[in-house]
Amino acid sequence: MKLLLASVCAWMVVVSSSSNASMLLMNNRSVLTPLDSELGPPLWIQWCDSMGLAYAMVVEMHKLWFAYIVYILIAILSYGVYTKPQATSPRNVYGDHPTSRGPHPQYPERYPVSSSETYWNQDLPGYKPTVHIDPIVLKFDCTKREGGWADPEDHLLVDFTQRCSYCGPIQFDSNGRPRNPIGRTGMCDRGLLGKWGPNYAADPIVTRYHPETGLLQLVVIKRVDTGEWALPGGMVDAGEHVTDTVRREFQEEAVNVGEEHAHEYQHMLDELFDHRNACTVYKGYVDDPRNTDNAWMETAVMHFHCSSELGRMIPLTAGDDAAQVQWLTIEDFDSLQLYASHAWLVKLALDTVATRISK
Ligand code: RP5
Repeated sequence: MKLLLASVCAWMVVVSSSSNASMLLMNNRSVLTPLDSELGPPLWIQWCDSMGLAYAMVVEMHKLWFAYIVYILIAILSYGVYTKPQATSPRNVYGDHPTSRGPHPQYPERYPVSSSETYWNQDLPGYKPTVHIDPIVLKFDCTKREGGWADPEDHLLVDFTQRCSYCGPIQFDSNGRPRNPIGRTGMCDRGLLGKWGPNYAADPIVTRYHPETGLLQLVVIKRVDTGEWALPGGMVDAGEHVTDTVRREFQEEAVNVGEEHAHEYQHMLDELFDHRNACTVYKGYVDDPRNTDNAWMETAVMHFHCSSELGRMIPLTAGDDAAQVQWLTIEDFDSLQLYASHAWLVKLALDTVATRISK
């Protein structure tokens, strides 16, 4: 795609400048000496003339510079949009969010919703989403428990003017509950998610080249809830900046060396999570199996690449809600199977940052 756009631009520049040059040559014929005029111009000028005519025709056909300027602007704009490291339209990215319509080990069965039935703007008479809220969410209701991480049971008590979504303005259903920006999921209320509407997470993608094989690897943890390999991310705490969340979650889930040893590894984590080593690759919806019609996951994904020394030394030890941790070799993206949309996020990150992590 980039190549195509670049070649279109290059073609236009070449054609325009060449036609200028040949026009110049044509005009310059008026300064040929009388002798030159009798003999006719030299061959190279004749060749340039005919090329000039061809170019002039092309230029004429395209209505000169105005068309070129429009083309160049379109090419530059599409190039900018294509390379922008974020997904602003979740529908484009997640399509019909299959994982959010699928099973979760702690959820009852969802009301079946086919791909074409996800759209809110299409009537679905008889749509009866399964109502589900996990007791743990009610237990950690912030209006009933100090330090609770969940919204009150009654969504009308939530001030949604203070809540933003990476997916744009939050839409509401006829009962005033936030509505999933992608579409129907077959389940309403909050399931296991604490917040009505967007629930914010942050995910670090930590990569290295294997010290011996030189193959690209990334840190993944095995989730306790679904048993799937995933990025070592987690929920953003109230008032926390995502750059702190990615480091905290990485430390809790992947470098759980215990408090007594933590200080020994601080300098490594300082180096790894140095803002000069950070690259934000995505902010938006996650196709998470816990999503419902009224509560969904959104994440900010940051990529960090380890120097070869750091990559060798970081002590991976699983902790918190991670059962295992490992450096996973990325052999090919098609076979990469990770929790929610993490495989897609890894691909996006590595496409975006490929040049930063060349060996
Ligand atoms: C995913 O859930 C996010 O991408 C993040 O990795 C994770 C956060 O949830 P917990 O791991 O805290 O359950 O949607």
